[in-house]
Amino acid sequence: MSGEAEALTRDADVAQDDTMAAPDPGQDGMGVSMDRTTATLIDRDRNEVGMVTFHQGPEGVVVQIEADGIGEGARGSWHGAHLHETADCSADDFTSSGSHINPSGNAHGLLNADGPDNADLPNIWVGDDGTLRAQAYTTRVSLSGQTDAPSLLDADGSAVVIHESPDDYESQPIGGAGARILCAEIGAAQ
Ligand SMILES: [Cu+2]
Repeated sequence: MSGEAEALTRDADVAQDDTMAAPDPGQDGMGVSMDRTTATLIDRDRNEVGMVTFHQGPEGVVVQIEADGIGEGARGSWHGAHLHETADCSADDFTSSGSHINPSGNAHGLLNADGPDNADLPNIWVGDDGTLRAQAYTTRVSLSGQTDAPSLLDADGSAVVIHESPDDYESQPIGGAGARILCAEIGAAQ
């Protein structure tokens, strides 16, 4: 009897080891990359100044924005940051990126009683040395339909737009954030 019990224990150990040694689809990076994408941030002179990284979580998306060498006029101040409809930063003033993503039909503004819209993100700060480091989190979009929020990687992609002024989180349609100074195409057509 004790020999049988020992054998069962040994089998259980072997089974556990097999489980642990089995290939994990997430460990080669493929599982991760499906839920992650990056976009290159450009300024109005079309210099590549930084990178935006999106990570899909179970309920929302973490957005990381990093840039350097942002022009003097934008330094030492807050700037509105939004998700616009189309992966198209081709126009000099970035208006080619379209309006805010907003199938919800909500009013614009994180602090608007009838908001926020799907595009809304918190303001970002550009330092006196022209560097930008920011992270934000939103449940109002998804990367590609992982939640029921609209997809950034839809047929025409989308864009991150940084504006010249801060978003007041309330006024329509863009919180008084003014002109578009930085733009990144998300999932641009190749
Ligand atoms: Cu905007």
